[in-house]
Parts: sequence; structure tokens; C-alpha cells
Amino acid sequence: MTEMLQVLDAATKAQKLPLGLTADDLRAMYRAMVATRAFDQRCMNLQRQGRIGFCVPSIGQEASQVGASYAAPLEDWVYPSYRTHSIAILRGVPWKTLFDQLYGNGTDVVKGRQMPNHFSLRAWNLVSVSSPIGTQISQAAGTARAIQVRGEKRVVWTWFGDGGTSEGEFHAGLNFAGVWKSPCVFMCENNHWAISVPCERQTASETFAQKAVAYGMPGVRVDGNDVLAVYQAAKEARERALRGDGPTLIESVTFRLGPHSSSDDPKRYQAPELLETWKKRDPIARFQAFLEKKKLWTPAWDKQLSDEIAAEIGKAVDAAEQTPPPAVETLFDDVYATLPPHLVEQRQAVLDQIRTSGAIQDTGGKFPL
Ligand SMILES: Cc1ncc(C[n+]2csc(CCOP(=O)(O)OP(=O)(O)O)c2C)c(N)n1
Ligand SMILES: [Mg+2]
Repeated sequence: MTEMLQVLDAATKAQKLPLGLTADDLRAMYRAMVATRAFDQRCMNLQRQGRIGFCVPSIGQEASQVGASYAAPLEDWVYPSYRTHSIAILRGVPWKTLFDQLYGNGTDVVKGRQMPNHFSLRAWNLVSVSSPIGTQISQAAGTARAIQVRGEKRVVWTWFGDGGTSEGEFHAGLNFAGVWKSPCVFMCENNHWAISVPCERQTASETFAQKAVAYGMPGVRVDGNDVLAVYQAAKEARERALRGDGPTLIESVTFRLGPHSSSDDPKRYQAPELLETWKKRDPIARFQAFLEKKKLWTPAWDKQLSDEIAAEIGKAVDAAEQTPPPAVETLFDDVYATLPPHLVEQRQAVLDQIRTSGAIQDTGGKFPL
């Protein structure tokens, strides 16, 4: 569990396309990676311009996320981390839906009640992002057990970082799934940092993958900047889970090329040489070189792709920004199937107060910001 699975270099030299993937599959993977980076860059710009409050870029981790998620069909449940919006992009969530959440506007699925970047996308089987580190791990293990009890043919995926492995939830989740042999894939993205804590201060284990041994499941260490290797590891883990052979822990070795979040400045704790080393292993550049060799990439296609994505994102940003905030009475929605009488009364009291008091302007039912 110290060796690292790699596919890209050998596949570049081989005649055939690897892993049963078609040219369209490979182009779709590349598109999702490029789109994720464009989204991240746009979000950082919007945050710097004061137009959204917060974001968490995944720059450098696109292969790790797109590779694995390409092996996860829509019927699979995903318990994401705050850094894995590429999964939503790959699943075809409209840009406007993502920006609605970042703006917390009136068409935001969660009605502006979550911190920006905490997407909750039930229609795409993407469970709400958890802010407390690691809580999604035990939730996913529970869901995987439920799927097993119901006899459903699908798999649960959960995403967390190297730092997440130090939480009690990691132990609880992996132990439970290991005992029950539940259909769960534990995706640990080792991006070398937990904010400013380097991964060598996170664990004394030689690898994160080897922690799987203690839970009675396979641990696979994969080059997380090699999109095809991650796809292979994830596909095998899914097949294993569907066969009833239980969970897998995948350690995807990658690197965070950007800040932890829009609130972080890695220059304060990261040696510039380390960043330079990993920039040379940029997962998008590596995949692009492979595609070019296979005659599946041209500069013209790349430009067309980038222009198309930039236009789609631009349109969604404009639309989300112009959408008014949630109406104030929606504050009471979604908790009860039928609102209890005392809350109906309180909602009316709030609306009456808004209308009569000068303190809050009457927005005609719209959120008074
Ligand atoms: C229980 C808990 N402790 C601390 C934090 C603060 N915190 C937010 S992100 C983070 C680092 C997590 O690192 P890692 O799991 O490696 O994921 P990455 O951010 O690198 O993707 C910490 C400590 C938190 N959100 N929840
Ligand atoms: Mg990390």
C-alpha cells in the first residue's frame, strides 16, 4: 500500500485507448476538468470583487475528482467535501444552480441558509456539503448500510481530505462499513495540506491508504494527478462494492495548487519551491498532453471549449446576481410538512412587524437586505 497506481504514461505510449474509455469519454473528462478550473477562477474573482462571500477552490485536484466521479453513475449517492464541486459539474448541475447557492438568492435550493460553497443538490444525489470535517464519512457509511439492507444496486461515495482522517468520524465510518461490508467508497484526497498543517504532521503512518488494513478493507494509493489512474481505482472499487465484497479506501495523492479557501494565503506557510514542483505536475496539462498524442486535442478545440464555458458561466453569474434574495416568509419553510399553528402565528407577526416598524423596510415580502 505504498506503491502508487499510475496509468497515464503507459497509456500515452499504448496503441489503444485505455480502460474501455471512448474518445467521447476522454473528451468529457477533459471538459469537466477545464470547466471546474474555470468555475474556481471565476469564483475567486467574484469573491475578491466582494460579489460573493466565500469559496473553496479545487485547483490542482481536478483529475483526482473528475477521474473518480466518472466511475460513479448518477444513481450513486455522493457525500462530498467542500472542495469537490467538480462532481456537480460532471453530473450536469446547471451553472445557475451553483451560482444561486453562492449568492444565496431566491432561487437557491437551500434558500440562502447555508454558507456559500455548501451545495446541497438532492436531484443529483449530492448530499449537502458538511462544514465540520469528517462528518460526511459516517453519514455515508450509514447510507451504504441502508442501501445494503434494501438490496439496492448502487454505491455511496464519500470525499474527505488528509486532515479528515484524524477525525473520530473516519474511524467510526470505516469501521462500520468494514464490519458490514457495505457498498461504500472512501475517497481520501491527500492534497498535502489541512489548511496550514502539512500531511506529515497529520499522521505517522507511511501512507493514508494503509489505514484500510485496520478496517479489513483494501487500501489503494493512486496518483491523483493522473485522471485515468484515479478512474481505474474508482471503477474497481465500485465493482467490488456491487459484487458485495465491501468498501475500499482510496488515497488519491495530489496537491492543492491554490489557497485552502478564499480566506487563506498559502504564501504564509508554504515554500514556493514546493508549489513550483507540483505545478509541473498540473493534472490538466498532463491529460492534455495525452489527448494531443492521441489526436483528441487541438488548440482550436481547447479555445472553443474555454470560450463556451466562459460564456455559460458568465450568463449564469449575471442571472444569479439579478435574482432577488429569498422572500422573508420562506424562513419558515422546509422544516415541517405542515407548519404548526404557533409558527404560522410567528410568521405573521414577523411580516406585520416588517410592515409597521420603520426599522426594517417593507420589501413586499422579499428578504430585507
Ligand atoms: C471538526 C472541524 N475541525 C476543524 C475545522 C476547521 N477546518 C476547516 S478545513 C480544515 C482542514 C481540513 O483539511 P483536509 O481534511 O486535508 O481537507 P482539505 O481542506 O485539504 O481539502 C480545518 C481544520 C472544521 N471545519 N471542522
Ligand atoms: Mg488536505
